[in-house]
Formats: sequence, structure tokens, C-alpha cells
Amino acid sequence: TATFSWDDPLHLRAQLTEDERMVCDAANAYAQERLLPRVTESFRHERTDAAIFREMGELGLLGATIPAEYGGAGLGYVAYGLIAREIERVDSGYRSMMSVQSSLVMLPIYEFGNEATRRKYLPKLASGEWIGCFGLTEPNHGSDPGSMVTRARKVEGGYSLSGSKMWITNSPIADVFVVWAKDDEGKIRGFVLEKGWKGLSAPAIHGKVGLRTSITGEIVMDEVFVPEENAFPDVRGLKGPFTCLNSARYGIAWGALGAAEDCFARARSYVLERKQFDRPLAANQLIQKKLADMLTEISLGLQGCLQLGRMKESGTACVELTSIMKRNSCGKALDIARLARDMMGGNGISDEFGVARHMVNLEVVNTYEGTHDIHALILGRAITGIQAFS
Ligand code: TGC
Ligand code: FAD
Repeated sequence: TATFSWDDPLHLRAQLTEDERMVCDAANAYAQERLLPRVTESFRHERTDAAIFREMGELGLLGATIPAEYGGAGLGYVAYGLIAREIERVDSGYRSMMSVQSSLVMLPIYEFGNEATRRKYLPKLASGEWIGCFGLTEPNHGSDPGSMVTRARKVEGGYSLSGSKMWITNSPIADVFVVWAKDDEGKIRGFVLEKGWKGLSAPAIHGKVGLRTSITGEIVMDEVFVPEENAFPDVRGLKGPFTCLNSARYGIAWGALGAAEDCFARARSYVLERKQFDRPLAANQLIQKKLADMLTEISLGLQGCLQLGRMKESGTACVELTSIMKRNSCGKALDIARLARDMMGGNGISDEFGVARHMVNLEVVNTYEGTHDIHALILGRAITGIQAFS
């Protein structure tokens, strides 16, 4: 029927399969019942609850696209996106924990690892018993990871890794480290390291003003010996890490809009209840325009994410589409969070009202996995054929 609903105007839910709706509902129930009650305290005290990995693992929310024989849920890309959206509706930090484990650790082990590596790591990562992290960024090489200086020197029986990685989600609590380093020929290769190996440490980075529910750290490697079987045998160059990023960026495109939906819903309730000048804030044209702008961007963005998910499932999505959606969702979600914060006045500043937390989280989300401007340059190169990075 042709009715308007403020929380699903384009009938996104009706476009999902029955299985996708079930995944969405399960992720929503977990996020609202188990994550939401602890988020304010976790954020306030910069506390990461490692038990969340096992809880998510029990529900099949880790490695959703990995086949069941390796412990994954064997779901499609749309289902994965819906999980990211429901988790990030509560907090971007929780979605970060999930997406690093799923897209940046399990995916490369599944795509690039040998059979023994897959069997050894994937089931325990899927259950959340082991926590994973992904080391690409270095202190002096963020947007330009191709210039990394971490080295993997060939030694008898394997490699010796030296270097440091910066801003690594989950690293201080990680059991499994997927690390990218240059070999003796200067080619980028991927390696799987384990906590406790000699020369490996992962100190935490404190004082983040956003994403405080998700622990971040460094990875410091001082001649860490990595056996041959823990090197990805075939993949070379940036294609390795970027294959992982294509998947994680896609999840973020859905996730950031989940955070935006939460800001929109909170702002809508607030302006309907809050009275100034003897009438609800919602009765003012300026307020209504802000709500209209928010809902328009959320609806269009989600429809784009769904289409990208369907294209990924049918093998027709080129990587530039992920840049369009990651960039659009993050930039628009950040604008929406700022608007919601403004509409809630002084209360919007309090962490108890949720939107300021989303706002500072989204500053991070707009920066990691390729900044807003880096994605513009990726698109600019595709549109013009001219590379403008350097
Ligand atoms: P470029 O010349 O573009 O490409 C070099 C090689 O890589 C291949 N490639 C891709 N392959 C698969 N998917 C993609 N999206 C790919 N993009 C590039 C490309 O085909 C080429 O292969 P080959 O065989 O010809 O060598 O390389 P460039 O150095 O010019 O790249 C520049 C740029 C800006 C595009 C790139 O470096 C970039 O995207 N920078 C952003 C860095 C980034 O996203 N870092 C993310 C770190 S991880 C993270 O933030 C996790 S946060 C997770 C959380 O907590 O949720
Ligand atoms: P820079 O590359 O120094 O960029 C600074 C500014 O310059 C940006 O505005 C950028 O857009 C701009 N800029 C850069 N180059 C150009 C250019 N050619 N033209 C125009 N403008 C340009 N990395 C990992 O590997 N694993 C993780 O798990 C991970 N988790 C993270 C978690 C958090 C909380 C944060 C904050 C970061 C994380 N990162 C992770 C790192 C993240 O991917 C980088 O911060 C990001 O890629 C940007 O790199 P940078 O910080 O070095 O900024």
C-alpha cells in the first residue's frame, strides 16, 4: 500500500529476502538488548568489552560471508551490510570490532591463506574465541600504504618481520595479527602472526575522543619470526590489503547510515516532545526542514547500499562503487549527527543523549578505511583517467 513511513520510506525491508529479514532482526535484537545498555559507560571510560566477540560469535555475526565449513555463516553481502547497520545503530566502535574481525582478518585468511591456515584460524575467529586485527597503516604512511617501510626479510624456514603499525583496531587484545609488509623484492605480502611471538607487542593508544568503545593500538615488530606457512602464498602488492578493504568499506557504508538513523530517530522524538515558545520544537519550519534533509539522505543512501550489495552478490560491482557509497554514507552520516546534536540543544552535548557520541565516532569513520577526500580522488581518477594523488 502507498503509505508513508518515516523509518522506512522506500520500503527497504520489503526488498529483502526472508532470510535477510531474519538476520536483520537477530542483529537488531542483540544490539538493542545487549550492546545499548552498556554503551554509555564503555564510551565514557574508554572500556572495550572483549566478551562482545564471543557474544557476536555465538549469534553468527562474525565472518558472516565466510562459508559454514570454516565456521562462518555463509551469508550474502546484503546480510553482512544489514548486520553492520544494526550494530552501528548502537555504536560505530562495536561495528569496528565486528568488521575488522570479519572483513579484515577472516576474509584475507579465507581468500589468501593456505588450507592449514584456514582450518587453524577461521573457526576460532568465527566463534569469537580469538580476536583478530589488521595492520596496514604505519606512523608515516596512512593514505599512502604503498610506501610502507615494514619489512619481511627472508630467513630459513620463513620470514623475519620488523617495523611498526599505527592506529590498529583491536591490536592490544588481539590473538591473531594480519600484517602487511614488503619482502626482499619490495613487494607487499600478507602474514598471519600470533600473540606472544618473540619480538611482537601491541601497546594501546589512549585518549581518543571518538570510537572509545573500540580499543586501538600499535603493532611493534622487532625481528618477529613468521614461519613460511603463515605467509599468504600467492597474493602480491596492494591488491591483498585492498581486497579486504573493499569488503570492510562496503560494510561501513551500511553501518554509518545505521548511526545516522539512530541520530535521526533520537532527534525526531526529542523535537516532538521538547517545547519552546509554547509549542513543540517540531512545529517549526527550520526543524522540519532538518528532519526532511536527514531522512532524504538516509533513504537514498540505504537504497544505494542495497544496490551495491546486490551487485557484489552478482559479481558486477567494480571497486569505485564502494568508494561512492563509503564516502557518501560517512560524510552524510556525519552531517546528520551534527544536525541532530544541534536540534537537541544543550542536551545534545550530554553523552546520555547518544548523538554526540555518534558524531565523534563518525569523525573517525569518515577518516579510516580511506578518508573522505581519498575516496574523492579514487573516483576522480576513475572519472577523468588522471591520477591526482601525487
Ligand atoms: P593504485 O595504483 O591505485 O593500486 C595499486 C595496486 O592495487 C590494486 N588496487 C586494488 N585492488 C583491489 N581492490 C581495490 N580497491 C584496489 N585499489 C587498488 C591496483 O589494481 C594495483 O594493482 P597492480 O596489480 O596493478 O599493482 O595504488 P596507489 O598507491 O596509487 O593507491 C592510492 C590509494 C589512495 C587509492 C590507496 O592507497 C588508498 O585507498 N588509500 C587509503 C588507505 C586506506 O584505506 N587505509 C585503510 C587502513 S585499514 C583501516 O582503516 C581499518 S579501520 C577498520 C575499523 O576499525 O572498522
Ligand atoms: P594522512 O594520510 O596523513 O591524511 C591526512 C589528511 O590529508 C587527510 O585529510 C587526507 O584526506 C589528506 N590527504 C592525504 N593524502 C592526500 C592527497 N594526495 N591529496 C589530498 N589530500 C590528501 N589502519 C589499519 O591499518 N588498521 C586498522 O585497524 C585501523 N584502525 C583505525 C582505527 C582508528 C580509531 C583510526 C583513527 C584509524 C585507524 N586506521 C587503521 C588508520 C586509518 O586507516 C588512517 O588513519 C587513514 O587511512 C588516514 O591515514 P592518516 O591518519 O595517516 O592520515
